[in-house]
Amino acid sequence: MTDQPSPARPPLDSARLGDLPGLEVLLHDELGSTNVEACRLAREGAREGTVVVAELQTAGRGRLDRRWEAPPRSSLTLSLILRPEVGLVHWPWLPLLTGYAVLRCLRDLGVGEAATLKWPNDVLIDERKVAGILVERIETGSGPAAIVGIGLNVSMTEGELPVPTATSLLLATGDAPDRTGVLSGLLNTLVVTYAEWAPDAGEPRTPALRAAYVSACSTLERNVRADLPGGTSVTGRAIGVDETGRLVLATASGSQAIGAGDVVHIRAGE
Ligand code: BT5
Repeated sequence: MTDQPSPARPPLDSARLGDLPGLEVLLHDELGSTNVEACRLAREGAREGTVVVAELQTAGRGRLDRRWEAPPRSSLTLSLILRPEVGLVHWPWLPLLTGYAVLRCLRDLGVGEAATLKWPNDVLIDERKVAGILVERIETGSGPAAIVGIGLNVSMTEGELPVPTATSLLLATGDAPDRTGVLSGLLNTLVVTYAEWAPDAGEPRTPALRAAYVSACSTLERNVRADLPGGTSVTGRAIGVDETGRLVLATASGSQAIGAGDVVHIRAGE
C-alpha cells in the first residue's frame, strides 16, 4: 500500500496555550523526552501545573524502557507535573485517571464509544492504540511529584505508524483536529478529572473514578493474557478493577489481581 503524503502540520500556537487556568505550558521544538525534562524541572522545584510539551521527541519513553515514536508535529507529546496531596497508597490511580481523562477528551471531540481504555492506561480507538501514558513518581526537595506523560497520535498516516497496532485521530476519524485546541481541551479535562478525584484537603474520591474508569474499560469481560514484569504470564477473564486499581482476573486456579503488566486482549476463537 502506498502511503498518503503527510498532512499539513502547523506548529502549536503558544499564544493560545498561555492562559490556561492553573497551568504553565513550556513549549519546545525538540526534546529527548518531555518526561525527562519535567523530572528535571520538578527536582528544581517546579510547581504543580507545569507542563512540558515538545513538537518532536528524539528519545520518547514508553514503559519498561520501551520507546514512544512520532514524527514532528504529528501528535501531542507532553508531561504535566503534579504534586498530589494524597497518601502514596492512592498514587497507583494516577495513570488510570490520566487514561480516563484522555478518553473523556476524545469523547468531547466526538470520537464516541469507539474510544475505550485498555487496562491499565492505553487509550484505544477501535482496539488500536491512539494514546499512551507514562506516569513516573520521583522524589524532589519539596516532596514526591508525579510526572504525567501523555502521547496522543493526531495526524499520523498509516505508513508513519510505529507499530501496526497503533492509530491516530486522522486514521480513526478521517479528521486531524487542530492540535492546539486538542491540547487545551486535554489539559483542561485532565485538571478537572484530577480535581474531582483529589479535592483540596480531603480523601480522594476513588469510588467515583473507579466506576467511571470501569464503564470505559474494554479489557473487562474479555479473555486476556497478562504478561507480568517478572517474565511470567497469566491467562484469564478480566472481571473487575479493585479499589487499588489492580485488574482482577478469573483464572483456572481462582481469582488473581494484577498490579502491573502488559495485557493482551484475546479475540474470540483464539
Ligand atoms: C506507553 O508505553 O504507552 C507510554 C507512552 C508514553 C509516551 C509519552 S510522550 C510524552 C511523554 N514523554 C515521554 O518520553 N513519554 C511520555 P508502553 O505501554 O510501554 O508502550 C510502548 C509501545 O507502544 C512501544 O513499544 C510500541 O510498540 C508502541 N508505540 C510506540 N510509539 C507509539 C505511538 N506513537 N502510538 C502507538 N503505539 C506506539
